Amino acid sequence: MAEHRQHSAHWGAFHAAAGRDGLDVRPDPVDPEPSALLRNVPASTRSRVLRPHVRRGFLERGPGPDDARGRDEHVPVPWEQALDLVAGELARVRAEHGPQAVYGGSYGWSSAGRFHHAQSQVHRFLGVTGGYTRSVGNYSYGAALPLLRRVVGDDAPVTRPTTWEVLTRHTGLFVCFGGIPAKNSQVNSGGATRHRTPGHLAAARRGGARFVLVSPLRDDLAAELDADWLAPVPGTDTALMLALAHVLITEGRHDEAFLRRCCEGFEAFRDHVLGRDGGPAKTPGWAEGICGIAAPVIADLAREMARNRTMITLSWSLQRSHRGEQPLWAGIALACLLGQVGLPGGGFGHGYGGMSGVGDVSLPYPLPTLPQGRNPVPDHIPVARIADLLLHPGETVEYDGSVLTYPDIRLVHWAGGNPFHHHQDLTRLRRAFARPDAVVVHEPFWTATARHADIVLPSTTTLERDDIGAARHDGAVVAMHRVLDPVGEARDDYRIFSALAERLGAAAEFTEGRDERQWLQHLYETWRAALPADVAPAEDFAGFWRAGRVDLVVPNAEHVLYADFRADPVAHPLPTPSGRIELRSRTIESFGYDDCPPHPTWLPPAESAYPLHLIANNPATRLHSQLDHGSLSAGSKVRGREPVRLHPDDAAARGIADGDVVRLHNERGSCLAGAVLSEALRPGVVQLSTGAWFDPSAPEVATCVHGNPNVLTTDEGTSRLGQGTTGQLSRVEVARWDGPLPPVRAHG
Ligand SMILES: Nc1nc2c(c(=O)[nH]1)N[C@H]1C(S)=C(S)[C@@H](COP(=O)(O)OP(=O)(O)OC[C@H]3O[C@@H](n4cnc5c(=O)[nH]c(N)nc54)[C@H](O)[C@@H]3O)O[C@H]1N2
Ligand SMILES: Nc1nc2c(c(=O)[nH]1)N[C@H]1C(S)=C(S)[C@@H](COP(=O)(O)OP(=O)(O)OC[C@H]3O[C@@H](n4cnc5c(=O)[nH]c(N)nc54)[C@H](O)[C@@H]3O)O[C@H]1N2
Ligand SMILES: [Mo]
Repeated sequence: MAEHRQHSAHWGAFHAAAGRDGLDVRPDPVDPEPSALLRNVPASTRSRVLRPHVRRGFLERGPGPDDARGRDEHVPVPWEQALDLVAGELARVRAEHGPQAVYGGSYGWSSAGRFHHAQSQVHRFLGVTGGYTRSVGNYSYGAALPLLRRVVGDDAPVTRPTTWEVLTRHTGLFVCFGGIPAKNSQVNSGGATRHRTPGHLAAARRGGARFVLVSPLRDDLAAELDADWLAPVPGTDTALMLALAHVLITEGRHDEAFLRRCCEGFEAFRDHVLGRDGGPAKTPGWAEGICGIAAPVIADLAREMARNRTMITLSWSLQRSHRGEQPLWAGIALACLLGQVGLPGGGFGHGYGGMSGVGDVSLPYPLPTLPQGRNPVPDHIPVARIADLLLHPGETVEYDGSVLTYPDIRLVHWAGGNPFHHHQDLTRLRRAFARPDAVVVHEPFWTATARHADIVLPSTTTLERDDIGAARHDGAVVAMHRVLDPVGEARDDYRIFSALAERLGAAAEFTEGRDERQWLQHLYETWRAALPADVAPAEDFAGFWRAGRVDLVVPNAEHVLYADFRADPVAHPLPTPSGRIELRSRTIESFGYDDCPPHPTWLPPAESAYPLHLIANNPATRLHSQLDHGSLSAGSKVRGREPVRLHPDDAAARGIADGDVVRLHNERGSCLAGAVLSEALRPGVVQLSTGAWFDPSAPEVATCVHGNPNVLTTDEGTSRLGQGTTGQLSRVEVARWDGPLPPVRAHG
C-alpha cells in the first residue's frame, strides 16, 4: 500500500492511501469525534464519469429545447470536441442573446478545498468570459437571510451566535426547536478537523443544563441529554411559540424593560398575541388545537423558560417550509420577551448543530480564497427559484422588497452542485431543464444532474488533486495531498475552465499565468502576508505543505451575541431602521406581503388531501447526495431503497411491516422506499431524508424508484420576502408496494 496522505473533506480531516483493495481511509487523530461519513469515501472511484459525454440528441440535432434530456443516451467524445462544443455554445448564446442568457447560479456544496472549489471556479470563469445570471441566498437558510436582515440587521445569529464556551457554563435550559441533531454536526462547508458539537452538548448536560426538544423526531437530540420531548405537528412551531408568548405576557413574566430598551414594535406583537387586533387570543388552548401539544404543557414550559437562563435554539429546518420566516421571527420574539438576549447563556441562536462549528468562534480574519472576479451582469434570482426562471422567461418574481424579471436563459452551466438532488418537485424541474438550448455539467459522478446534461465534463474529486482545506469555524488550514491519479479521463475543474477560457480568448485573465501548484502557493502566501502578525502562521507554504496542517490562532472564544448592544443600545445599535430588534417591521409592512405580515404571525398551510406529514430532512448517512453509493449510505438502504421511517401505528393502519417496500405519493409524484418502523416519530409523521439518487427509470411504478423525496416536495417559495425552499415538509400518503420491484439503476 502507498503511504497515507493528509486530506480533508466537508466531513473531516483524514489520511488516505490507495491499496490493492481500494482506498484505505483513517480519521485524523486530532479529531475527537471523527464522522462515520468517512466510510463513504472509498466509493469516490465508483459511479464515475470516465470520459466527456454528449447527449445523442444534442450531437445529432444541435442546441435547442429538448424534453429528451434525462432520457436520452450519452455518447463519449474526445476532450477537444467536448471543449469546442461548450466554448462554441457559450460564445453563440452570449452573441445572440446577451450574457444574461447564461445561467451560472450553479448552486451546490461541491467539495472542500479553497482553490479547486467548483463554485469559485465556475463563477470566476463565467465572470471573465462575459458574465452570467447568478443566484443569491442558499437552500440552507435562504428565508432567514432577508428576515434576519430586517429584524436584527444581519446574519449574526447564524454566523456569530453565542459560543459554546459560554453556553456550557451559563445556560440552565436549552429549548431546542428542530433539535440539535448529532447527524448534522458531522459536516462543515470547507472542512471540520475537530468535531466538537457532541462534546459541547455533553459538557452542558454535565454542568447541569436541562434540555427540551421541540421536534416531531425524538432523535433530533442525543438520548444522553435526557431531554423532555415535545413533538408538535410539523410546521406548527409558530403557533406554539405565540402561545408561549401569551403565557409570558398574561402572567407578567415578560421583561418590559428589555422590550422597551432593545425592541421595536412590542405593542403590535403583544396586541396580536392577546387577540386585541381582531384575531383569536393565542392561548395555549388555541395552540393545542394546531400543534397538538397539551395546553398545560405549553404553560409549564413558558414558566420554566422564564425561571431559567434559557437559550432558544432555532434550527434552519424550521424556515425551510411554508412561511418559514414566521417560526424564526416568533422564536426571536420569544427570546426578547424573556429579556435575556445579550446575557451569557440566554437569548437565541439560529442553526446550532446545523453544522460542525456553529457556536464555535468564527475567525475574525479571512481564509485563503480564490478571487472570483467581477460579473458584469446584474441579473439574479433567489436560488430556489431555478425552475421558475427556466420555465417563465420575462415574468417577474417578488423578493425581499424588490421585483426581479427572469431573463430568458439559453445555456445552463453547472459545476459542483446537484439540482436533481437539491431542488423540489423534480418532475417540474425536468420540464424546466427541457427549455434551454444547452445544459453543461461538470461532475465526477453520473448523478441525475449529469444525466440531464447535454455535455458532461468529467471532473476529478479532491483525492485526485492537491488543494488547501479550510473553513470559517474550524481553526485549521489543512494540506489536501493528492492521493490518487485522476480516474478515467477526469480533469480538474481549473484545467477544464482554463481550456474553455483559452478558446474564448480569456486564458490570461482566468489563469493569471499560474498552474495549480503556483496558485496554491500564491493563495497561501498572499493570505499569510495580509494577516496581522499575531495571527499569521509561522510556516511558509513549503512548511505548511510538509506539516499537513497549521492550527490557526482563534481569539475571543467567549462571545455573547448582542452583549454590547444590550449593554448600550444607543452606543451599539443594530443595523436595523430602529437600531433595535424589530418585533414589528415597518420595512416588511411597506412591502405589503400577505404571506409575510409585519410581525410574527401564525399562517396556516393550505388544506391537503394527503394525511401524513413528510419530513425530508438532511441525511444521517451521507452529505446530501454525495457518495450515496458509499458503504455507510448503501448499508442503510432497505431492499436497495432509501429508508423511510414510520410510526408503528401508521404502519399498522396500512398493513405495512418493517422491511416492506412502500410507495409514497401525492399530487406531484411518487417514490418507492423501504419501511423502518420507529416510535421516535410523532404519529402521523413519516421521515424520508434527502439524497437518494433520483431514479426515474420505471415511471410506470413511481416517479423515483429509489426514494428521493424531492419528487414529492413543493416548488414554492417560503414567501415573497424570503423565497426560500419549502422542501423540508410536505403531505403524502404511504402504501405497501406489492407490485413488481424495478431495480435501482441510479448508481449504475
Ligand atoms: N426536500 C429537501 N431538499 C433539500 C433540503 C431539505 O431539507 N429538504 N436541503 C437543502 C440544502 S440545506 C442543501 S445545502 C442542498 C444541497 O444540495 P447540493 O449542494 O447540490 O448537494 P450535493 O449532493 O452536495 O451536490 C454537490 C455535487 O457536487 C459534486 N462535486 C463534488 N466535488 C466536485 C468537484 O470538485 N467538481 C465538480 N464539478 N463537482 C463536484 C458532487 O459529486 C455532487 O454531485 O439540498 C437542499 N435540498
Ligand atoms: N450528515 C449530514 N449532515 C448535514 C447535512 C447532510 O446532508 N448530512 N447537510 C448540511 C446542511 S447543507 C445543512 S443546511 C444543515 C441543515 O441543518 P437543519 O436544517 O437543522 O437539518 P435537518 O436535518 O434538515 O432538520 C433538522 C430537524 O428538524 C426537524 N424538523 C423538521 N420540521 C420541523 C418542524 O416543523 N418543527 C420542528 N420543531 N422541527 C422540525 C426534523 O426532525 C429534522 O431532523 O445540515 C448540515 N449537516
Ligand atoms: Mo444546506
